[in-house]
Order: sequence, then structure tokens, then C-alpha cells
Amino acid sequence: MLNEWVQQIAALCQPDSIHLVTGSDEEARMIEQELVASKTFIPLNPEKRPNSFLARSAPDDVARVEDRTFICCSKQEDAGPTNNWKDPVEMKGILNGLFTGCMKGRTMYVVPFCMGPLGSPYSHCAVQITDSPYVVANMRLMTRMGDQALKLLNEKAFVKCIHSVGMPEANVPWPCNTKNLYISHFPESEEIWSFGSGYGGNALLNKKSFALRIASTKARREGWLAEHMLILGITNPEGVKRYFAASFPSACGKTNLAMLTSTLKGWKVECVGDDIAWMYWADDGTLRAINPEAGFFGVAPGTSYDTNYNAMKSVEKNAIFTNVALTDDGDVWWEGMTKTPPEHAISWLGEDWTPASGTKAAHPNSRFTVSSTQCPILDPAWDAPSGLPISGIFFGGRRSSTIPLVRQALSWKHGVFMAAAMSSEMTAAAKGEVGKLRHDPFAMLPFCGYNMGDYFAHWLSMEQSGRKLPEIFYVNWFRKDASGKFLWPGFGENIRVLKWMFEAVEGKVNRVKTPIGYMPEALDLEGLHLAPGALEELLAVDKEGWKKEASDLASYFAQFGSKLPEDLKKETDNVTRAVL
Ligand code: SAT
Ligand code: MN
Repeated sequence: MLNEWVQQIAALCQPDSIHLVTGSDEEARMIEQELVASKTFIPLNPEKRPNSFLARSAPDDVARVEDRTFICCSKQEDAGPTNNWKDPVEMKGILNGLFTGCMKGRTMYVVPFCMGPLGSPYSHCAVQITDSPYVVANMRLMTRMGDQALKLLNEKAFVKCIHSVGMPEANVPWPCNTKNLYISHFPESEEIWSFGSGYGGNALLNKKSFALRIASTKARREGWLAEHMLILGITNPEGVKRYFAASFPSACGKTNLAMLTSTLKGWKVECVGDDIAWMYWADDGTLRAINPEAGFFGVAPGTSYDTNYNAMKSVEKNAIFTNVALTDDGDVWWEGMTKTPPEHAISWLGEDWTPASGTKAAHPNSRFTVSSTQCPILDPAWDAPSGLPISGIFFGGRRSSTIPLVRQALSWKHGVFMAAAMSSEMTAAAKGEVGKLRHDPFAMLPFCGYNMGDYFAHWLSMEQSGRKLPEIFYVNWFRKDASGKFLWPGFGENIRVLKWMFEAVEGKVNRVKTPIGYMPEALDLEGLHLAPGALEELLAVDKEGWKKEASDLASYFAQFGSKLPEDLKKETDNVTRAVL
């Protein structure tokens, strides 16, 4: 089956050669050498960062492009109002034209990969065909790929991912074709066709395209959840360990949170994953999560030994950096990595840069790619085939006002409502207006492969007898005071909020009921010096703000029409009434 399909795609794309990727070390060295020869990879100083490379993308191929991302299912209604829909037959016609001969003069790589622990009943396989060796090098760090995945494919159905940078015979370090971008998903035939971009989620189809957009449609059919969530383990001073999953939009600190260094004595965090969780109901009624990925594709700017020690340790070797700056001693640098910037560097655009330049040395969406196994606090059970039991789920956006530091849902339905009501200030992870507030339900707006109204209903349907439902929380690390300063220090100090959630799950009563959920009566602030009044402000129910929130939400929800579950309408009415 694999062979036939590969031949068919090869006949369409007309590459010079076909390379079935094995995942071996020799092969990896060969691909790296090829990338160095084509100037896509700049080898870093091996004394500073062994076996690591810097890539610079084309200046207009730097982030996910949501308005060129399509869901192609037969009925428009199934894609829903928040996705770009295209008729599958029409889209196949366009793609056939674009892909014809698109790999002439290039090698077509065939990358078998498995998302989730090898041999886990919860894992799913796919194959990505790509003409980008850069994509192959990244997938090697981020997925379980090559021979180990090929063995699992056998005769089983696999998701078909076809990717081309869309530039035959182009001899440039970063080939792409951003005038003709198509990131197209066919949930009914489980295919992904991506054309024109070589960057991140547009090109690494394992990540958002498969593990979220296609997987979410599979999950809906089969009764599980494919979510934009990190997974972490928290151990308390008594040695009790609990796992939490947490959902935030892109570039809102999931990687930092997943690798948190606790500032509270005796409390410890371990990392299972930083971006995607697949969750299933086990026979004992618990919700169990696996991380489908095997590596991190983290935002570089702002990452330092102070803010995320474990990420910095993870990228000390065997890492790929994209769109960060190159220092004069052959290492990498980005804004926020050190307190004092280098006196001179080469920017992500390949130009001379000094702190006086007045521009960014690294692109705000520059990234590091590294294998999970390099994370010093990787959870010992991160790869467990049976997944890990989830005690709590929390959601959070980037909100400078209104949304309190933390609250607990009053019920499962209320929790689903809180997540559906999520909105967040936009970041550089996607092309668009950075800082603009937008609705981003469950942090899945760009990643849900079907009608968001049906997605809400799917979440509500998780509440069934015999299930141990996780507690749901909502956090906001990003609230600011009147002068625009963050009220909460974030990073390692977030353990104080995690502690409250951990204890809430255990049934320890330290909460007050408010119209918008349970809020902490007290937080452990020992050793932390918050500005006077900051905690009160962080936990205040801002009535005026909530009134606006509720009326805005009602009009947002209206677009889902009859697909909006009655329960969410009721929850909106409840909150509106309660805050009025
Ligand atoms: O480029 S990615 O989609 O992988 C990163 C992100 O948006 O989270
Ligand atoms: Mn993400």
C-alpha cells in the first residue's frame, strides 16, 4: 500500500530520486551535510553547541499562515464558521496543478512516522512525503520516525501527508513559494497536502496538521480528545504525584510551564510534553494522556537560564535553531537569552546586527527543535504506552485585563464553557496582528479540524457516568496593572498556582465561590514579594469587565447557530445573570 502511494505521488511530483528515510545516524549525518552544502544549515561552533545547526528561513516564511490553511470536507457545515473551507474535489484540482512536476531536480523523501509511544494502542502512524531535507531533519528530532515507524505501518491505514516547498530546481538556502500557499486538510480521506512553505506548522505536518487537525476529527469519531495541551507531572512534598494537561494558544509559555523550575520547596514539576496531548478514557474511568510528539519545537525569544533552565539545558547540543541570531563565536543568541546582548551578531536576516541596530536579532517566532530525551526533567514515564492519568486540566490565554489569576470550574459543563470562552492576545506564532485580542476556544481555533460547535458538544459529551472527570481550571499569568506592568511574576512562581490546583483536586478546601468559579481563599506566597494590592487585583472579579466579556461572548457564540450546544447557551446566560 505504501509503495503504490509513493509511486503515485512520485509520478505527480516528478522528483529526481526517492529516499525512504530510515532514521539511522549515518543518514542523519548525510542529510545534515547536504543541508550545510546547500547553505540551509550553518553548523554552530562544536565547542559551544555540539552537533547543532542554524537555519534562516526566507523573510516571508516565518510563521503559520492561518488564512491559507484549509479544511476540505464535502459539506461546508462540517468545517464550520471558524475554518477556511474548500470543496475537496475543487481543492484536489488546484493541488494537482501545483504539485505536477514540483519536485523536479530534487529528492523526494518518504518519512514514515509514529505519533505516540511505539506500540501504544493510542498511537497513530502516518507518512510524510516532502522535498525538504530541513523538514526531515526536524521530524527526526520531533517524532518517532524511520524504520521503527515503518515496522508498525504494515498493512494498517496511515495518514498521508504530502509536502512540497513548491520550488523546483531552486538553488537557494530556503526554497519556498509563499505566493502559492496551500495547507490543506482532507479529514474524510485522512490526507494533508501542504504547498509553498518550509516553516514550522505549515511544513512539519506531524504537528498541527496531523496531531491536531486530522486527529481531532478522528478523536470525535472515536470518543477521545486530541488537544493543544502540554502535559506535566507535579509531585508534592509528601511524594504524591499528579498529572495535569494545560491548554494555551501558541507562544503563550507552554514550553516554559511544561519545564517549570519550582520556587516552592518540596514541589517538583516533570515534563511529559509541551504542545499536544491525546487523551483517552481508560477502563477504570480515568482520563489518560499520551504526548504524540517526541521533541520540542519551542519559541526561542525570552528563553534563558533564568526563565527556562531546562529548555536551555535541552538545547545545549543536537539542536536545530531557526531564525535566531548567530554570534561571532559561532553560537546562537536571541532576545532575552542573556541580560547583556552580544556586541555584534548576524541577525536572522543574515545581516550585521548590534544592540544599537534598533531591530530584533532573532525573529519573534524563531524556534529551537530538540528531542524530548534531552530535557533534564523529562518525566520517567513520558513514553508509557498506556498514557498517564490526568487529574486536572487548565486553560489560559494572554489577557492583560479582566481574567483572574486562577479559578476552578463549578462543574464539567462550566469548565467546558470557560474553555470555549477563551480569548487571547495574538502572538507572532501566526501571521497576523500581534497583541490583538481574539477568541481562541480551547486554544484550538487554528487547529480544530471540524465545526467548532460540534467540538464543544464533543467536550460536553465526555461527562458520562463511571468516569473520573478531571477538575477544570482557568489561569491567566498575563494580567497587567494600570501602568501596564505584569501583576504576576510568572515562570517558576507559577508553581504557587499549580499547588493550589493540585490541592483543589485532592479536595482540600481553600476556595470561595464567585459567579465566575471557585477562587483561592489563599495562595502560598511564601518568599514572594508581590506589589501591595497585586494579589487582590489578580483575584478580583471585575464586574464591568465581565459584563463586556459576556455580551461579546454571546455574539461570538451566535455564529455557531444550531451547532452551539444548549448547555453552553445556558452557561453564558448563567454568567451574564450572575455578574449583572
Ligand atoms: O509552527 S507551529 O504551528 O508548530 C508552532 C505553533 O504555532 O505553536
Ligand atoms: Mn502549539
